[in-house]
Amino acid sequence: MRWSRYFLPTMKDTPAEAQIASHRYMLRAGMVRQNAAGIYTWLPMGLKVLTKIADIVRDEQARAGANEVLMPTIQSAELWQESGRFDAYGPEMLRFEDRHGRTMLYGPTNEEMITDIFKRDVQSYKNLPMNLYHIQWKFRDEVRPRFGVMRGREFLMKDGYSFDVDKEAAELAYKKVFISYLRTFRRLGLTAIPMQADTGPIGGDLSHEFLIQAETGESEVFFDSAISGDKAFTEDLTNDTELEAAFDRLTAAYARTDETHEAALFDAEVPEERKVVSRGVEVGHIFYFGTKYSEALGATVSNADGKDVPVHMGSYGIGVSRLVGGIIEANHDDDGIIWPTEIAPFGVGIINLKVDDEGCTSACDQLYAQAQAAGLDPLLDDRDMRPGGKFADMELIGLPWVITIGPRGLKDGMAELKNRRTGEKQDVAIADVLAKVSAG
Ligand code: P5A
Repeated sequence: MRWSRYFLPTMKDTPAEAQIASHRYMLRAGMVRQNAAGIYTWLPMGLKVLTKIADIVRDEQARAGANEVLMPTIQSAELWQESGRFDAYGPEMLRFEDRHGRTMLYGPTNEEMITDIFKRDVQSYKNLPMNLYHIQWKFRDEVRPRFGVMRGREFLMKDGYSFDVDKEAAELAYKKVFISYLRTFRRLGLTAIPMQADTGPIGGDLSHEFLIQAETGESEVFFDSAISGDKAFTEDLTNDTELEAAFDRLTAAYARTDETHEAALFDAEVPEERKVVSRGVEVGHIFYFGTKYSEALGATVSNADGKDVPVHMGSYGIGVSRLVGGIIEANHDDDGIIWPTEIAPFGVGIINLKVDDEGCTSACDQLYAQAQAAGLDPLLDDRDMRPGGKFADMELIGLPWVITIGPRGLKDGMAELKNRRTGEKQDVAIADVLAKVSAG
């Protein structure tokens, strides 16, 4: 992409409404623009990152055996009246009437709808286990939308739902998602600690939140630092026995949010030197709620004995749009964002220091074409602007590598290569520079 042809409106000054780094940088780096409280437009570079995150989530869902569907954002109130949540959900749910006077709502979550979809076509245990998910916009009329996309009113969620014939099978499904989330977050460059959680308006008796550490996180967290050293965070588990053992290890260790924290237990169980008291951002939340929705909505399957039983369910959420902010909270410095390679909006930036110099421009164009051919997805800063502004913008948008070409180095066939994360700069022959970037 050529910057001159790209809608990437950066801002030099810090917007007054942004209180945390991710919000500031998402506005300054031209990723989002607010339309109403907690409601945002995603501009091209923001959308590119959001899409990359969603694609990694998708890939890991496929690996875990889940099927992707796409349910609507607008739901009719009827199923919610049947489950009893229409009244229980409260003012967070946006309700309205269509032209026929039917009550509709903008979905805050999809347990009822997926249960209804399931029951219409699945009647036998032979079709189970089943796990269906979608990645879709949600609306929750939060009392205090804040911190940009971190607590929006409209936000993108991956929500998955598992169906099993009995409790034992459903718990295994829950554990599989639990472990697959560790891998999903790892691919996004994050260590998300699973913590025992309250079930809130979703209901049920087993629930975990996944939190990444960030000073600006909304919840206080208390956990045993030994958890993040568990091999489940870095290694892939090959079978159900290994998976269950990892689940048992991770859930036996102390890890709680402020809502569920039991100070006495924390003191008794965790050695002083391993106690972490910090703040965290909830990027995922999973629930096992058994037959709560299947009983209310009449979703039964015949079991191996030919008996009709209500299907056992769980639901599993990842805050896809919140992750954009969460990843920036975990990866930035005073100059801007530092993208993990896997989700960087472009693989490499190329700065043309002097666009009115024919030599510089033709060297940059050539390098740009080569980087494209090599699959490096380059962003070429070909704007007619002072070097200082170009450097500052490139730091702000945080691409992993930046190649700068100016008239002085070009005389000797040299470019400067900078690593955004380490800040390390080196002079490299233009002919070799892309090989260096590819090698990482
Ligand atoms: C699980 C999937 C649920 O809704 N039903 C379907 C269950 N869980 S949850 O915890 O309420 O939400 C799942 C994840 O969505 C993100 N999230 C938000 N992101 C941005 N702005 C919000 N207002 C918001 N609310 C929830 C969180 O990452 C949460 O873990």
